[in-house]
Amino acid sequence: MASELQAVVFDVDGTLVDSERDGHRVAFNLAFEELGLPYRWDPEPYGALLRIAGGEQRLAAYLEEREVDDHHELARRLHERKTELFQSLIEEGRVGPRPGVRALLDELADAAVPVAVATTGSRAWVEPLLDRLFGLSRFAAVVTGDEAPIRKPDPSAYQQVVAALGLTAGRRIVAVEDSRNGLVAAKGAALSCVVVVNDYTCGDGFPEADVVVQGFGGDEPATPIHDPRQVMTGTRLDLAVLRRVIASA
Ligand code: XBP
Ligand code: MG
Repeated sequence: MASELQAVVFDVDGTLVDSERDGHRVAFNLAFEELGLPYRWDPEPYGALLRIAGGEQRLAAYLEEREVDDHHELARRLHERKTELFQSLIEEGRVGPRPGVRALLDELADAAVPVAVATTGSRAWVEPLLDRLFGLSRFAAVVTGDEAPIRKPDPSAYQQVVAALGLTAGRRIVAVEDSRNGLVAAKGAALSCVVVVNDYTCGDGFPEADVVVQGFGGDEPATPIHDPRQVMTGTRLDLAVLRRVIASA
């Protein structure tokens, strides 16, 4: 049907999972420590560092700013170790889903809407994390930073996932994102996009978003949205909101 939701494509970090402050950030700091480097990323300044998508790219930019010699090679080594450390955090159960995400995924499965993933994260941790928290088989396609090395806001991860789903890009495919980089990537691929803000992204502007909401429901407290101009149809993202997005597209 021309009005049907064709697929929902989820971002991972900050969207499906609450992974940045107590996950990636912790792993980056452990890697700095193990390599004998004096750097530490505290929770608040880490929010600004997140504007650079991709862990290795984030490290390289940070080291370059500090005029560290051979910053690309050091960023590569740090990121290799950070990835192993982050995998251990996942195995210890220290990275969890955002509250309400599992209920939404179940709602989509019951309605037979295909779901997929487009992330800038590395496949080495993305697949085990998705499998542990949600079951990998529920995702019809998973595109990671390994397949789409030019990170968001470039649209290539979304373009690849649309192709992997066997679909043509359009407004009946909805991307679910938490960040400005993700929103720009989804819109660059000509998809609809719902932004579900979190503590790190709630102060950003999302003028191109179809809808901005405060959470997925569950027991997650609603994150305040600082820009009053932002359109919001409710505080909770569910199947009804997704259907309203494509109906108004
Ligand atoms: C998230 C990222 C990721 C993680 C780290 O952005 O940029 O790089 O912070 O993962 P998005 P890696 O949610 O827009 O995909 O270290 O594996 O890159
Ligand atoms: Mg994200």
